Amino acid sequence: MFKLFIQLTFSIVLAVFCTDLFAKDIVVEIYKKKFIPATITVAPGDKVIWKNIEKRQYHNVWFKQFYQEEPDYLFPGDSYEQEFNDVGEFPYECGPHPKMTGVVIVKK
Ligand SMILES: [Cu+2]
Repeated sequence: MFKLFIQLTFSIVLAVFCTDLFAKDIVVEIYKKKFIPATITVAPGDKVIWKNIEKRQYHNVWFKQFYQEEPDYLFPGDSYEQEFNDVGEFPYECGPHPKMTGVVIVKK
């Protein structure tokens, strides 16, 4: 019983460690009213960071399937991050500029 406990604990620690080890940060730049790149493919556990590198234009990153209300604006120099743990396709857009769209594809 004790041995099983040790094995289980070890497996969990290993799993958490490995997830951390392989989880990546992926940067999407927001520039000239575009998400660059607009389509990204990530693995579960990865974190996506959107950075507004415009000179003066604000934007936001709005996942309508997650949030009913429009999120806060990202002013130049601001960033927004979101971790993705579920497999799927997650489209988003910019609230002030609905033609600015992107999609995060999460697959194993
Ligand atoms: Cu925008």
